[in-house]
Amino acid sequence: MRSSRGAWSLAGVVAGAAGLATSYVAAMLLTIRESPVVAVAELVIRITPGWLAEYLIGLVGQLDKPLLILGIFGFLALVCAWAGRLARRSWWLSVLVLAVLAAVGALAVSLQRGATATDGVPVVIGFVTWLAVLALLVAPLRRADENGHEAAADPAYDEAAGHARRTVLVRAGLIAAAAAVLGVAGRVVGRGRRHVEESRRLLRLPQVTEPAVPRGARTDLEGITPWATRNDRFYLIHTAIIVPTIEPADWSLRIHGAVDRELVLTYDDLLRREFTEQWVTLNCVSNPVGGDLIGNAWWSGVRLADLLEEAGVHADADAVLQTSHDGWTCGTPLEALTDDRGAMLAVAMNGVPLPIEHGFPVRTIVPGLYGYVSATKWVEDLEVTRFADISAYWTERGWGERGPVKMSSRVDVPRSGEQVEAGEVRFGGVAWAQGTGISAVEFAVDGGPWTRAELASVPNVDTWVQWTGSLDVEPGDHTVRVRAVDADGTVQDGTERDVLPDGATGWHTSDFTAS
Ligand SMILES: Nc1nc2c(c(=O)[nH]1)N[C@H]1C(S)=C(S)[C@@H](COP(=O)(O)O)O[C@H]1N2
Ligand SMILES: [Mo]
Repeated sequence: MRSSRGAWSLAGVVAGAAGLATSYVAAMLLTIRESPVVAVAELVIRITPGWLAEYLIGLVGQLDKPLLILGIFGFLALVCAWAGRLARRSWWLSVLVLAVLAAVGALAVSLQRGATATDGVPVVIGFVTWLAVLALLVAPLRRADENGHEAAADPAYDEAAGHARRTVLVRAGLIAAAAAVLGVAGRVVGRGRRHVEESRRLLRLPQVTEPAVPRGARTDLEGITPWATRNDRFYLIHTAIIVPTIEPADWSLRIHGAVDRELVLTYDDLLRREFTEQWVTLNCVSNPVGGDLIGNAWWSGVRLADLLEEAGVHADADAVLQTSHDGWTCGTPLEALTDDRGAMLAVAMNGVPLPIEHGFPVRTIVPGLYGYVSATKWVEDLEVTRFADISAYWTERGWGERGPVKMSSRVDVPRSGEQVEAGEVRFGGVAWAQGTGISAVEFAVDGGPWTRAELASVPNVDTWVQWTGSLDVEPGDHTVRVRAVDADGTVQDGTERDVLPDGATGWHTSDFTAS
């Protein structure tokens, strides 16, 4: 007698449960989404034809969604049991089955609105758990099987097989219990995080206005980066693995250090103050030439210059050390927070409360400085100080101290690798020189003469500007390059420099084919 089918099935089901539990906890911790199972349910709803959905809802009424989730769990249990039994014949076959399940989960997750790479992490964690637990559970069964082949007639074998089954049962019991505990823990954590999302959704910010793209800022060129970046398309950079979730009611900001009067502000204090709103393009210092770690949004908040004036900044201070809820720090030139560029404590992005991952409830926005020295998300502490006396997260790791954004420009159309029709080809992209403004953009094909591009209009000097132009192009492979000129007449630096230590330089190029 060999170890029973039941034990192999059980191994599959328990591995499945463990994987669902770890992916659930990961989803609760890392994202503000539900588990991947819910994403699959939503996908099923999306692809179910309307008539069928209506018929089913007619049958089960309000129970449609719970039943669907239950159905998915039931289906998963069956497939996992089958994968467990398959593992007896071939480990790789069962891996394949689980991989298909994980792929469906990953697909569902990636199709959610505003999905980012982080949303895929729970699926990967769940998949790895499946494999690890399945391997752990089937190992004793496999050993018993192997011994069984050699000694089928040996009565001692029955004892060994029984022993293997007991080992599997004990392990399976322990793992199932751990999965249950994880599931409950995930629920608790998830509730707290989702509560903050709920608070955010219910917030009304009367001083915040809707973003209205200024007249003439948008060109009609197809394929060009939208002038205004949607929140769910805005790049994300933070060191926190678990994004802080802070109730507005629990938030406060302390302004202290070299000041006459220390200030402590609550969220309500902030909302009672006069608001400022501005289009500002936010740049990451790690954005390579032509990269997309940049976005343009309508920010609303309270001017830092006013707050710092109220606090009474000492004359010898030249920096503000900002600290976030998650302990990230940056040193910002004091001048950039007190001059008239409009640095602010932002509470809204594109007309809605800051998305949690973009710093809810309050972050700093400073036009003209890279994010790593200025744009503290979940900001809670501002210490007025001197650069000589501080160090901060990225400057400790070799990045420049002050971080002014370098003038740059980018080709969006045609994209590298694109095929276009020969003849008159349209070109376009974006350019920025924060604090100064762009006066011209020039592009050149295959090392030919520089051609002046047309510039769209912009509301201020701190946003990017769209440029467009056209040129006759022969059939064949081509390269277009772009460079900007700022309002002072300075031509964009063409020297190719890497992002470290204080931002990349060089002219962006795009290779395309005309036919
Ligand atoms: N708390 C915190 N704030 C932070 C960071 C961080 O790691 N932690 N990264 C900074 C960097 S390097 C950039 S480029 C911007 C990015 O802001 P975004 O994620 O809203 O686009 O946030 C800045 N603020
Ligand atoms: Mo950054």
